[in-house]
Amino acid sequence: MQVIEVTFEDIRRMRVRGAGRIARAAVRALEEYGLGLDVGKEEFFKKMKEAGEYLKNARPTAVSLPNAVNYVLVNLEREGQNVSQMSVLKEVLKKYCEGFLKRSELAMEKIGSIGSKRIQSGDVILTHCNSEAAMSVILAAHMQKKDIKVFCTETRPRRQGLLTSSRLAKLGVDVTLIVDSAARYFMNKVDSVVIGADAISVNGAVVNKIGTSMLALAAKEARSRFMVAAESYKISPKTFVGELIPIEERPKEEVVSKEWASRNPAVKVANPAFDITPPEYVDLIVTEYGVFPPQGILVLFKEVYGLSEILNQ
Ligand code: RI2
Repeated sequence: MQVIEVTFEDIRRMRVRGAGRIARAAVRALEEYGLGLDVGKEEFFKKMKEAGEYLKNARPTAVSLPNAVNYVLVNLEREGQNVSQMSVLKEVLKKYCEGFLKRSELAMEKIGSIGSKRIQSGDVILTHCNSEAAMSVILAAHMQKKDIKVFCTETRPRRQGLLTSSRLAKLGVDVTLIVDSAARYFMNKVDSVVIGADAISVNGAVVNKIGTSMLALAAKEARSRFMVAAESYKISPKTFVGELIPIEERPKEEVVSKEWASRNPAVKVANPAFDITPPEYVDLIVTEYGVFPPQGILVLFKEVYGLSEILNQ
């Protein structure tokens, strides 16, 4: 169980972050764990299920994590049922883990090529946090030699905007780092806000890093386009049956130091990691299957999960 526990802690403590990366880390851990198990078939299924359930609890909001784990476990159980040899069962596990990882990589490429078609030469882009999918769109536009300028918000409290701006600059993109509260000041110059997603609900609402919904408000006012780049496994099937996506509350030490907190015991500190942007503020959602308006995400929902699976959630 060691690889599962280590991966759980890496995800929980955000040593591995980004909704896509945590999904892939969980799948890699399941693969390594399963291939190393020396037990009979029944025990194998039981242990894999336990490990998957455990990993799913590492962070509550990014639905890519349970979706990835379920993809592996559901397929393993379905195809593995008629398999008697453990070596063959492990091959089945490997096939679905590697399949997910490949699909995830491919999705990123496709999102870049599809999303970058919506970026014109001369565009000014604003991005928030450190999203692989959003970066894929921006970098594809840059590789196509489109002349773009990018504003990166700092993204308090963990300042992932520093990672994004540093990477973009290293790859030759014209990039400016701004504090989060400067977003409206610059928004009139921005053609497109390009962000990622931790989860997308059935009504097209987008859950992403805290501050995203304020950017969406400012973008709507300034008539800037609001583009969400997300793999299809960011869609939350549970929202189809009315469940809400939980918003992770992170430790207050991410916002203030322990010393400051102990000197100011009467100050409560709230640190929600994500917020929800309603579909009215989203212009398009770019996935590996194509571009969808938020109101049309239901079509992709059915394509990806199938109606019967959704109804069994
Ligand atoms: P990709 C991140 O969450 C950010 O909110 C980012 O926008 C989102 O995941 C999607 O990222 P966190 O793990 O999957 O930093 O596109 O809390 O990389």
